[in-house]
Amino acid sequence: MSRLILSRRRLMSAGTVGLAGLMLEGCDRLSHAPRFQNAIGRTEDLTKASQRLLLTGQPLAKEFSATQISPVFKPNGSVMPDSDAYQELMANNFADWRLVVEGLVRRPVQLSLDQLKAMPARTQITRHDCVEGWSAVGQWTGVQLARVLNLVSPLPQARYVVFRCADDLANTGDASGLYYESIDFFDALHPQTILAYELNGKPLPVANGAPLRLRVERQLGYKQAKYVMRIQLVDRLDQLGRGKGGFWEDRGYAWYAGI
Ligand SMILES: Nc1nc2c(c(=O)[nH]1)N[C@H]1C(S)=C(S)[C@@H](COP(=O)(O)O)O[C@H]1N2
Ligand SMILES: [Mo]
Repeated sequence: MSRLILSRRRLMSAGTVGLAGLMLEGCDRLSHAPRFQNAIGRTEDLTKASQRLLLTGQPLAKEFSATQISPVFKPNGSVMPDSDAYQELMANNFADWRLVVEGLVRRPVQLSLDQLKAMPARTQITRHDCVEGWSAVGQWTGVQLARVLNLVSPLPQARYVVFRCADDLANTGDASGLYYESIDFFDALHPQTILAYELNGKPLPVANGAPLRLRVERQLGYKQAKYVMRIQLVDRLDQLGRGKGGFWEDRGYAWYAGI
């Protein structure tokens, strides 16, 4: 009881009354997600102020020092998308690649790698944990996803951010085998959630997801979508793929892979 009151006071003094109220109602982060989404949805725009409110009190994933970077960041899953379209983009050093951001947004955009690099960058050294039982520490540089979402003005009904990838991991030869992932706005607006174009100070290698991959640092490896071609804002996940919100989720993994 006294602990609750103390933390409520502490949070209130930080100017986060609404968030404190929500945090004290229960422990399950996911059960609060829809309420948060609606709260955001009511605002006209994802303004900086609403982002700050949403993010206040959210824990950061641990960041490491440069000496702790793994000598090799083991590539896993797809290491080279084999579609003609991807191969052509790669042959031209991704100069013709465009990130499409669309769906439940007011202003869909297409962004080149140079345009993404011209936006303010964030660099972070974090540990990647794969459910297959290996970890690696890497330094990622990219643009915060929140900044890209600000550009497109999400519509009030947008609840999830979906990442469509270039690789046909299931080897079906059609769109049904393409890798995809999804996150909610808690993770999408988190300051450590970035669209990374550099690994360890160098352009992102193809094996690790060139030209652009998601880093959503409080989640396990399979959420870190590589070869991101298209970002789609949606209000539900059950109409994508087999309905569970991601390539591995459709094959039995948990959608929430927070650590
Ligand atoms: N597009 C795409 N993204 C992906 C995968 C994949 O096969 N394709 N594998 C996932 C898994 S299980 C892990 S552990 C990490 C591996 O990232 P890495 O190749 O940089 O180590 O990417 C994730 N994102
Ligand atoms: Mo993984």
